[in-house]
Amino acid sequence: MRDTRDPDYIFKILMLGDGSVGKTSLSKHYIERAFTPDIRLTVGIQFFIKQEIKVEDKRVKLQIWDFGGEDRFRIMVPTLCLGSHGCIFMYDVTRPSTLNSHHSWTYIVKERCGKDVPIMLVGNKIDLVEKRAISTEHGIEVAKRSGFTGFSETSAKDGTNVDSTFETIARLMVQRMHRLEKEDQSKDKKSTVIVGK
Ligand code: G3D
Ligand code: MG
Repeated sequence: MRDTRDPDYIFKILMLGDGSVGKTSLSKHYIERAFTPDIRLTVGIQFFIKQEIKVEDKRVKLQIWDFGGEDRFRIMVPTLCLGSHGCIFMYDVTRPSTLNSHHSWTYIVKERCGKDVPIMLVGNKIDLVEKRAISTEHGIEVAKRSGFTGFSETSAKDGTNVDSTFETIARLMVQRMHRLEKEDQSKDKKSTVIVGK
């Protein structure tokens, strides 16, 4: 029987990265199991909803905010970061310039969402084996050096690692919520106000 209870968490995930790295394709593949070769340039923002997945013992709903990567939309990012629980920064493994731009994006995310918000570095288009210009090892090194919370490589075309990437960021977000809830509880204990004392 379908579980009709509300989810334990509703998470907002921001998809960031330069134009044409595959943000829309990856989101679409995860939600719809489809790869549409002629996706038009995402204008502004597009939403995808993953109704419910199970993470540890929690029911999680994901709101994926797919952002049009052109420069003229960059101005919207700081506002979009508000209320985000996680972020995926994507690059295209066949175009090195798309990896270089991560500093400016992740800086904004950390400043706006908080330093402990999970940010994953994701190299896409690994099906284009012949055209690959960024190795897995280099991607991992950049992820570690730049303080990303996670790393993966995907193909939105053949589906490699698509589910596991979203499941990983969902798990990281649940773990962060557990940490925040614990902190809140210990703060509550410390800050008990006793009238008359
Ligand atoms: P964006 O949302 O980051 O701007 P898109 O990127 O999802 O619109 O994808 C840009 C182009 O890359 C599209 O091609 C899309 O089909 C292609 N693409 C996305 N992901 C992959 C992948 O994993 N492998 C391959 N081979 N191609 C991919 P077009 O030709 O429609 O512009
Ligand atoms: Mg797009």
